[in-house]
Amino acid sequence: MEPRPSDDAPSHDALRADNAALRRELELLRTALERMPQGMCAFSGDDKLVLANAQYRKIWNLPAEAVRPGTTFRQIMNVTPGRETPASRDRPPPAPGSEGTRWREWQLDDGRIIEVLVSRLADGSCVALHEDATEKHQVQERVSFLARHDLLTGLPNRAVLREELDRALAGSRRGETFALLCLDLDRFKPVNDTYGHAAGDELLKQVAARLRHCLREVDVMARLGGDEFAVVQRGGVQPEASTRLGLRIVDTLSQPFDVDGHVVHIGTSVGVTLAPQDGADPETLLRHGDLALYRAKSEGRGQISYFEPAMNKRIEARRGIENDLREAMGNGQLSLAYQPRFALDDGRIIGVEALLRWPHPQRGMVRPDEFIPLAEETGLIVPIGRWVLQQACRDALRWPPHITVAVNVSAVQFVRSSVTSDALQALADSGLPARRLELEITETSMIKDPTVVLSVLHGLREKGVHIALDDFGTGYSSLSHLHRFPFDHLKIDRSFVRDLPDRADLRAIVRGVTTIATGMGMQTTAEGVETQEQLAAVRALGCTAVQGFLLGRPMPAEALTALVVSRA
Ligand code: G
Ligand code: G
Ligand code: MN
Repeated sequence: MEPRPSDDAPSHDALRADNAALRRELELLRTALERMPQGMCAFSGDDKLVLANAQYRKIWNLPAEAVRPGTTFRQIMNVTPGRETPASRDRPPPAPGSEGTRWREWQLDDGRIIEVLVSRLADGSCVALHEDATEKHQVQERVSFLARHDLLTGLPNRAVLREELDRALAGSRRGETFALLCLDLDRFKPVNDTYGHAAGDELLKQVAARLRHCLREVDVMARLGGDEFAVVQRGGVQPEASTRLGLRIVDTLSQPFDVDGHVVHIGTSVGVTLAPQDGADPETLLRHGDLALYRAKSEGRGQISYFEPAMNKRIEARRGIENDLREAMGNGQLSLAYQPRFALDDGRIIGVEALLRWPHPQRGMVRPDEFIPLAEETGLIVPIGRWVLQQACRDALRWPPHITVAVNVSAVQFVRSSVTSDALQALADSGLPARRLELEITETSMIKDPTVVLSVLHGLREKGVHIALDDFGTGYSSLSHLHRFPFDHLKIDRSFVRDLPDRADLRAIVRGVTTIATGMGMQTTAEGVETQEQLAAVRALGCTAVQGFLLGRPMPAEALTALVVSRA
């Protein structure tokens, strides 16, 4: 008789069934192991290979005999073609004997990056998952490249420049000096506007290429945005090295460019700041570089300027005036003076010119020459100009209907194109007829952006507003302006009038101008008439009107009203 199995021991059949289930499970695990995208291997507590899938061998490019069970970890490492990356080596390992997962990363000799997650168990054995992370890395690198570079030119961006400045400043603490050169292209905007943005982009790429050519290996160049670039120059004797580099840059960028078949001429201005003497942090250096650049641009283009501590003081002073001006504008502290203009035939007042006045509580009366340029740079001229138009139109209603009121407008008001709506609004709000408002523009503002200015002028003139060409004879003094726009009125600059009647050449010029202007139906006003002799001369030379201290200084609106009444 066969022995009966005891009740609590599994039957033979049950064992066989369990075995089959285990085998199936093993089979499934093996399939999973072979099909999973990662490589996998397991080592025993004494570091001998227990298990590995084919993917593991493939990822590491290992020979078949290297992955036989029983091979030691060290033996496998010996045939592994690559090394651990610094990022991986710098990670602190988990405490010895502790369980946990550790991330490691290897770069193989063929360039691929392998990431490994090693899980160590309590008994010392471990399981590792391996993944080819090359592509993931490339994407990451691309993303971090994009975050640190300018897309168009491929140059480092401002963030990278800051880091470079930090590095250079660290070096300067060991006694090295270096220079930061800030560049801003001259005449880039017209190219962009004339030939379109694609051409502008192309030009910027060519600029970057030429700049690269000027630099040495150790110099770092960045595009800060738009047409602004910067270079950190290390390892030369300063300031001589930055002067040489600056000159080379100015020279190479002043050579003509070929952009889509167009020959274009630009140029650059360069502001230089030296470290460590001009600044001990990137922000300060960049600010000082900008100040120097600002100076270079204002001294005429194609210049190099070095930062000087006095620039900071000037900027502070300017900022003080700017703040005050903003406040004065808000508090209604600005006022207008009016200077009468007289017809030469019958001596009547035919117009007045509104002149801005700023009585400053501490500085006294600030002259427009001092604050208008500032207001133009800061854009404050737009609200100020709007106020002048409003006030002048309102005041003009006090005077007889044949008297016009002239308002000076600056180029900025044209470019920002607020002058049309502001003038029409002032007329509508006051009820002053358009023909009584005259706008005085200078030749300089005609030059800047002639197409914009001319179309604005035409628009205003269609509404009946008169247009005068102011300061004629200064600056660009070209009679061609008279043909480009049908001015109503020409104001001959006082620099011509001052030396009359003695100078024959001036007499000839004024005579010529009045002849042409009168022939074209324009009034001509001689400005700055201070003496009886000048008055007689401009009358004899054919001017139709005069303005100047001799017959009337700029005065408050009330005083002008009194003058008008007394002469009536
Ligand atoms: O008087 P006088 O110092 O005011 O003027 C100095 C200069 O300031 C002149 O060239 C004159 O044209 C300019 N100016 C005076 N008032 C204004 C104004 O309201 N707007 C602009 N843009 N310029 C003005
Ligand atoms: O640039 P515009 O023409 O707008 O300048 C007008 C300026 O000319 C004002 O500053 C005004 O005070 C000044 N002005 C007006 N008449 C005379 C004058 O007879 N002599 C001098 N020197 N300046 C004058
Ligand atoms: Mn004027």
